[in-house]
Amino acid sequence: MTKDVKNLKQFSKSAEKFEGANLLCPGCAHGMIIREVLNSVDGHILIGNSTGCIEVSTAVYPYTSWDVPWIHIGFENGSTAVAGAEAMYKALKRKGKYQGEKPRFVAFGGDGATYDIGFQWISGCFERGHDFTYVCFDNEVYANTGGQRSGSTPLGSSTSTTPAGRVSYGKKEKKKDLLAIMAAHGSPYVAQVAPNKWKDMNKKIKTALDTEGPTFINALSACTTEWRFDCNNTVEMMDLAVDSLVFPLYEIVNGHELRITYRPKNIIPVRDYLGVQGRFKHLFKPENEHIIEQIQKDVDKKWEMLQKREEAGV
Ligand SMILES: Cc1ncc(C[n+]2csc(CCOP(=O)(O)OP(=O)(O)O)c2C)c(N)n1
Ligand code: SF4
Repeated sequence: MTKDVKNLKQFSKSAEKFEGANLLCPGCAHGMIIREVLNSVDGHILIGNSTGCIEVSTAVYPYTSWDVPWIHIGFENGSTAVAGAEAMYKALKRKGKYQGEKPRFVAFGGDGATYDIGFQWISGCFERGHDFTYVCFDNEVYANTGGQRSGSTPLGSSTSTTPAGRVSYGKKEKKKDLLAIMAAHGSPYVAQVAPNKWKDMNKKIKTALDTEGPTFINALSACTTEWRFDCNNTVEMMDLAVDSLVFPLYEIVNGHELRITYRPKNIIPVRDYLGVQGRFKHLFKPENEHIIEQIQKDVDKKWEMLQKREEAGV
């Protein structure tokens, strides 16, 4: 059974399935996302977790932060582990060997594990139609191994493999539109969420978990270490991301019906978002200002496209 989180008081008093003690950096949004996902479920849940910051920070033998069945598997195949468990559940049920409540099957992975290295496995699971939800912790970088660029890293970001300097303004390529790709698999439900917009997130997580078939959630996860901002500003950072529309919140049902779920009252310029993060600091040099303009153009174009698709119902 999934559940509504009505207010933050109730949220803070929810039975914890993810313990307070972990080794995530102070201010890491990964922990917020885990809590918001686990707090959306009352009954059984089974997690498959790819390697990355979440895994190395929450399961250091002999300790664990998890009070739910949790499988850590290779960097690339959290999706396959969960799909295997889901197939086993179906087989046992068919043979009358399992009478209990149906568990929710969830895979967690970072953007490196999801956009790049695990993509083939995720795509296979979606094509085969496993009944599970994949949640990507999108911090736009391979954080656990020192901040290499991923397919999710935005244009102009300085990373350890796209360092900004005298001859480079940072990453030259744009972020992959993974939500569109997952929707194109014919998934019954895909959505983008940000943990600072927790009501919107709770609703989308519930929908994803309650929808039969493979569903996908892309969760914004501000990384204090690699984005380079003070660790007490995590929520503000994600507020700026959604209010500048750099990270728009929307969902796509049955592969095509697009709905925007959050419209900022005051849309802020992207430079207000970029300016508070070390990874974009170099863009404010006169020779790189054109990249900020390019990012603003891309954001405006995407927002226009989302609104048109919503209006047209396609
Ligand atoms: C096949 C394989 N390649 C590379 C690695 C090394 N590795 C472990 S974690 C990681 C980065 C994880 O990045 P991401 O998935 O974005 O998660 P984050 O750490 O940012 O949360 C890498 C490259 C590995 N364990 N296995
Ligand atoms: S490096 Fe980033 S994603 Fe990893 S634990 Fe620290 S803040 Fe979180």
